[in-house]
Amino acid sequence: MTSIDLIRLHRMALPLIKPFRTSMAVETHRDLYLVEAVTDSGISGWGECVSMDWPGYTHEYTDGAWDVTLEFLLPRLAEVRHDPNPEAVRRKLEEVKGNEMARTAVSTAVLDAWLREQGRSLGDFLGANKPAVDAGVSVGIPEHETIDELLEEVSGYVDAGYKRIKLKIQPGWDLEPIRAVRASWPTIPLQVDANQAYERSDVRHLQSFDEFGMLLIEQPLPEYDWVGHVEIAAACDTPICLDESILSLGHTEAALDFKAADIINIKPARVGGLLESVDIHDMCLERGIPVWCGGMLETGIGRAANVALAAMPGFTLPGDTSASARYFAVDITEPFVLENGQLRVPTGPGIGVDPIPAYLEELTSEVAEIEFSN
Ligand code: OSB
Ligand code: MG
Repeated sequence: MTSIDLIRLHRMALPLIKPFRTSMAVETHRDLYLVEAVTDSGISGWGECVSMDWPGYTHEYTDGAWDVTLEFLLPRLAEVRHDPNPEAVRRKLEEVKGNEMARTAVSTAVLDAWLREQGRSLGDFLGANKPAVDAGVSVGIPEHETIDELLEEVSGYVDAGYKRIKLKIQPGWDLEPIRAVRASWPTIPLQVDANQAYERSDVRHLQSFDEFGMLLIEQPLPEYDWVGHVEIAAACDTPICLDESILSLGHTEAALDFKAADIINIKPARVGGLLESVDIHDMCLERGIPVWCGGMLETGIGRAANVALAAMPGFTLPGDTSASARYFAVDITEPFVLENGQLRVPTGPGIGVDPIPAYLEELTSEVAEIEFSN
């Protein structure tokens, strides 16, 4: 039986090929850490903490996630480390409220190690039924907010083969860019993401997006505004998708019961892990609600898990699962590449990819090593 003997946290900041600007922030680097879970037979499993360096997307941020991991998560993991089956690890880590991204990084590393010990792939464990998944791409607000910059960037993605375009929007950067992209690519699947930038009183304005025939509007209102999302979902023909509001299966059930969402964005790290993601997927599949896999500008480690998840049957819309080259000049793993607009689901044991040792060493700025003694 596998036991987890050692955890290492590897902190690094990966430069993005270009700044990623949203209604909430401009990201120039991915400030992250990888969790390495080492078994008694010396096999390493990997997870990525996808929080940003400040609490602008959710409450989590990388220094805080690192701290909560050392202070609260690893002591709990120690209690189940001699039989680290995924459900037991999940329940134990759930004693810590919130901190979904921190929990996901630990539970995914342990799950990866546990699967590698069995020689079983994550895709197989999750019930993935596709060898590859359609790739969408999330397009930030251009630096100078000009339509020319935007069309140039989008045209690069369309030429590369991306199957769906998502535009980041905010008040003052919405109708004009949406209209311009729609005019240039009349049939491409198109959606927008506001990252909570609108208010309930913007309902008529959001309704005016209906003429563009988009797949969805993602998270128009603040995370907590269930009633506002109900009003907007009722008023707009364009489906409403929730991202930041959905932090668990319970949040999903509430959103669907209230009719606050027509579509759910599942990000494993935002909902507290892959098992919670599967539960959300299953509930949505049963209720006929489409889901898609969101992204957090992950390295190949986080991306591998997302791609396996996105290969489950209910993921019927293309995800923010883009190729490594959309984010990084050099990824920490072998790069994920676009093939006919798709990313291949890794088939090796566990998440199926590893950090390249030389890159890991070169990029890592700090390591914390915890050897269990119980
Ligand atoms: O709202 O989906 C979001 C990135 C960081 C934080 C929040 C979001 C995003 C993205 C990028 O949209 C998706 C990706 O390509 O990883
Ligand atoms: Mg979003």
